[in-house]
Amino acid sequence: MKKTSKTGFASFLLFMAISCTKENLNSPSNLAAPSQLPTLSLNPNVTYQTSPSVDSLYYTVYRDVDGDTWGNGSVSRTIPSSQPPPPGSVTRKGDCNDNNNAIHPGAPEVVNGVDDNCDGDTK
Ligand SMILES: [Ca+2]
Ligand SMILES: [Ca+2]
Ligand SMILES: [Ca+2]
Repeated sequence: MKKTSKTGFASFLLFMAISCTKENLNSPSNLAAPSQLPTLSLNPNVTYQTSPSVDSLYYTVYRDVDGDTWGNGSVSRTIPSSQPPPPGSVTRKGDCNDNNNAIHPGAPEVVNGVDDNCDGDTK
């Protein structure tokens, strides 16, 4: 039964090796304190990609002067994803008159000669 004892010794060595490795991994000195770990805040409205790209690191905001939550598409800024939109800016564009909060996409069209809902038509 020499073979069995050799196998037993090999198993013992393997067990010791695994035990030592596990001890090292579980040693508290090798673990970062929770406060040292980076925190991630994910925006549920954003689709994240698994590999980093410029698109996932930054997003575009548009200036909203009149506060109707629709931005002026011709005045934009690129913001790091980790930061919220700056005051006076929004993430959607399409306001054809950013000085009047009654004029924006989806607003009721009034027969007044003005494009109230930004669809390019005045009626
Ligand atoms: Ca606006
Ligand atoms: Ca507006
Ligand atoms: Ca219109």
